[in-house]
Amino acid sequence: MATGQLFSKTTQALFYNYKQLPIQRMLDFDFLCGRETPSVAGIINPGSEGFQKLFFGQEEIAIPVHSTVEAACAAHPTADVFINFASFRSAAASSMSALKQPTIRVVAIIAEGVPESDTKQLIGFAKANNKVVIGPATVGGIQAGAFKIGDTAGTIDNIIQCKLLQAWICGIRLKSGGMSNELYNTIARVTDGVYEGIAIGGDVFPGSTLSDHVLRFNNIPQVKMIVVLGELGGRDEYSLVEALKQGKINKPVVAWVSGTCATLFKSEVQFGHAGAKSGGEMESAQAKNQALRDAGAVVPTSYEAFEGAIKAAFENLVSEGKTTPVKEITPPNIPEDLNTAIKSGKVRAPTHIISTISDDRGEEPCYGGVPMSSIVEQGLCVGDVISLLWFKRSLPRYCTRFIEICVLLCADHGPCVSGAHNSIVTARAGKDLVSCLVSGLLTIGPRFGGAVDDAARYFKDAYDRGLTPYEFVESMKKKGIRVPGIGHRIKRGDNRDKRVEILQLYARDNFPSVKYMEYAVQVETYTLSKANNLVLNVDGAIGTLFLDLLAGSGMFTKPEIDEIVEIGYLNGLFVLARSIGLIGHTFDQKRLKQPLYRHPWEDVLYTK
Ligand code: Q5B
Repeated sequence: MATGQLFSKTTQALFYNYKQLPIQRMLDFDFLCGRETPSVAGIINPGSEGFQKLFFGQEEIAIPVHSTVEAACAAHPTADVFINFASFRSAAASSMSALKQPTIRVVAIIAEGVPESDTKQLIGFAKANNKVVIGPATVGGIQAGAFKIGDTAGTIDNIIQCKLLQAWICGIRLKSGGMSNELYNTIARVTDGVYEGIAIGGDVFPGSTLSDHVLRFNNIPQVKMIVVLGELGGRDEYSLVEALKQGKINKPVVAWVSGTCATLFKSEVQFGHAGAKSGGEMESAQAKNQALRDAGAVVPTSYEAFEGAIKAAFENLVSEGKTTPVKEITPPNIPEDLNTAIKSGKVRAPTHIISTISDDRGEEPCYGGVPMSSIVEQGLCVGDVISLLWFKRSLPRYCTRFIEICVLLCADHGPCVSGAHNSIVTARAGKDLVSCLVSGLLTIGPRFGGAVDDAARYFKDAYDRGLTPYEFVESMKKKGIRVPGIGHRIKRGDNRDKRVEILQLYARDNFPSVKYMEYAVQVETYTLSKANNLVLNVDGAIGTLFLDLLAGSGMFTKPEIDEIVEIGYLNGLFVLARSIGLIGHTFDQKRLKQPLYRHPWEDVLYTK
């Protein structure tokens, strides 16, 4: 790299804290400049590792992500710029880690509000080790056509308009990142454009000073003139005054110190930057402008005249033959990001998912169009939420209460049933809650708890076709199918399932019609005449009573009822309810610190 150069077309950076937009802007700039390698070699995202996908032109590339500064530097020894997007809380520590790495030469600190004592330590360390700090509180900097830091120079359109894709002639140094776009624009309008621009940041103690960069620009052959935009507050500009007086700068310097309006205020004014506060006469914009003028810089009489002064200095260079215009390049086309194009209405894209039950895009999530706050204010319960999310309507209270009773009654049935047993064995194998829950849930099926839908299907079909209980049960027997909802391992004709009785009692008292339930009772009477264990079980009771709810509530059309039965909503009630018990059994086993379960040999029939 030539003397004074901070960056080149092969400079690579490590980017601290994953910020998609500024990194993508750097890569877009690289592509437009015709760089062969992306300027971001790696990302440091504390605590995570892997890759981040970003675009380099039209292609997607995977940029490695490292969890520490040390690991990133070891993996990318040629990346010598560290771009620090850490918050003000962690910017100093991470910057110091970077400065301590032998491979890092330049550190740019974007955060505002870094404690001054921390910045001073960084400056001291950087100076002692011949490293450069840009910032804190900076947007960064740019070398036209070669390398840019983060968000510097803004959008691609602005970069193209400001002629920043090629190296031109002007070195600029300014305090304010916000003013950098303005100045790149101004310079592009009246000269061939910027060679390098650095925003040193608005803090009282910048990591590198105005004269550091101006002296550097003076040594870069491609830089033919230097533009400086300072601001009131601090004495940084006087180091440039000294350098000019000592004849250390032999290129035209056009300068302006902003903040001349401060004298119009009666009391001291703090402008946007921490350092932009006149601490006395010497630090006023007027005094600094005069000192620069006296030292030989071109200083206009107002900011409005700044552009004209830059133009005149450039035209002098041209007439003296010290610079020859560079041929402008036509940049390649960067495809627009899909999200941006959609937002601007230029393209449309098909969605990949359709959803009709809930929406969390607004101020608060809605279930079936009902905001959560309203659900709470109205005192709605689980049954109402199920009715909104499963059935997409607000069912009457007697229906939602029925749903809640189903959930209450099916929450658990002791440790010996299939689901609880599986959860218990899984918990004792040391597995996590979700694994224990899922292993229990996986037993729910046609024999255990998952017969609700089939009970609804077969009983509805039989009742709607007008089959007698005898015809229904015998036709099932002929097909070799056990009647879903009938039969139990422990319940008998003389030891009925209490849950079934409770549900039937509730329905008789509250439902407008219980025709399917009465039919199920008749079927049970017939099956009990065959065998004492063939009771109407809880699956059969819920399946048939839900048919009554659907048909009798007047809230569903016939095709809607057919669809609910066909899709099979009703096993969901058992799954939901029994999850409560399975979770309970899992906690119970863990609380009791039960060891690994092993089934006893004596309980297995070993045979050939
Ligand atoms: N037989 C439930 O059978 C069970 C018959 C039948 C015609 C039937 C059985 C069955 C349908 C599925 C169903 C839900 C497997 C049950 C639940 C939740 C639970 C569980 C808990 C909880 C029980 C003896 C004789 C044989 C069979 C005949 C049996 N069922 N005939 N239709 N439905 N039902 N499941 O006791 O002539 O001797 O060959 O599949 O509704 O899961 O608490 O435990 O909350 O956790 O093993 O309540 O009924 O009877 O197989 O020895 O059969 O009866 O054909 O006749 P068992 P088996 P045969 S509620």
